[in-house]
Amino acid sequence: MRNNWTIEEIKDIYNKPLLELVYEAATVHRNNQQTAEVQVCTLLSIKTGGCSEDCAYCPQAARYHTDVTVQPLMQKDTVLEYAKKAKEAGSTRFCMGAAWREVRDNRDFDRVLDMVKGVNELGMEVCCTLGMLTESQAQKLADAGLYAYNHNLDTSNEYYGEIITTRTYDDRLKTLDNVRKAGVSVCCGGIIGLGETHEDRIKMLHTLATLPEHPESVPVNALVPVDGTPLANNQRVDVWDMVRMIATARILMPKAMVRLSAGRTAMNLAEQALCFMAGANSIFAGEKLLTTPNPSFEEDQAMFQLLGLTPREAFKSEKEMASLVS
Ligand code: SAM
Ligand code: DTB
Ligand code: SF4
Repeated sequence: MRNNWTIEEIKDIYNKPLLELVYEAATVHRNNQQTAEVQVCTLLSIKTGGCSEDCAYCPQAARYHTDVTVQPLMQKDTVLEYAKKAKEAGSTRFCMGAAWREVRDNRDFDRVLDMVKGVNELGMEVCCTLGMLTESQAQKLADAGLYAYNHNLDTSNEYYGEIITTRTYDDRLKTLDNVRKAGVSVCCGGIIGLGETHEDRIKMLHTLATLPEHPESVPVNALVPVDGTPLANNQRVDVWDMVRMIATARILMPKAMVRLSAGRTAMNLAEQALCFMAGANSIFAGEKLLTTPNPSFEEDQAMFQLLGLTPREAFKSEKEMASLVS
């Protein structure tokens, strides 16, 4: 595993002729992952809308007028019902998202800790995405059984200020560091289609691939333009750009799960197949991401069957580590 990649090296990879790049990424994928296996994750928005941040892509920011209805933090039992359904439908990871700038040490956080305990007891990998965290909050989540924490860098350090002004890139990096220190698995990636340049994408991949440890999961999102947000009229991301991002991420971070995240409803089966070929091995399943649509359970089942993909079992990395040690 390398975490000393240079910008020049990454640029050379990213700019390879497309099929050459896909071939190389597929080779790295084959040498480091079970290529027929795809991790199936389910997202649930446990607290929706009304967020104080100004992320230009986000339908949940209070300052933009979108169709999202604000909903307070769900009850634990309701969340556990959703988690059970997700498990029955074949998901092994359950990710709870809250439209918060940061976690506060209050009763809502205590309730989230209870949710984490409950989902963990179902035998699923529990993930949360709750905004910024302190070291002690990360530790409390870990103690409750949190498996992974999602916190995206979204774009390059240089372009970040064009998209979000209410926090800094360093704030993001600090939270990621706190998550690591607590021994929680890191899920960190970004979005393309924000108006960034290829250079910005390369710089973001550079930051991810030169962290002291690579994130265990790297979500690659295509912007879902939402009416009422400043990016509502952005052009849809070219699928070839998604393939290029996924392939480059796969080559740079061979052991990470690379997730084909937001934007799948705009992609046909052949386009998604190319993303799996290029090294994607994780998806979000279920009708909804947090607030925007996602392919249906039936569509994804048909896709898995057609492409010969199988869902990855839960906690597989730990089981593999354990078998290496024994
Ligand atoms: N509030 C928390 C935070 O900002 O970290 C967690 C929730 S936030 C919705 C999680 C991630 O969803 C963002 O970092 C962004 O990458 C992604 N996201 C949000 N809106 C999106 C959109 N319209 N299209 C694609 N990805 C989006
Ligand atoms: C990530 O990178 N993508 C997911 C998850 N992490 C939390 C969220 C996508 C959200 C898309 C917009 C929405 O549905 O609100
Ligand atoms: Fe809030 Fe997260 Fe949306 Fe930003 S991405 S506005 S922090 S919910």
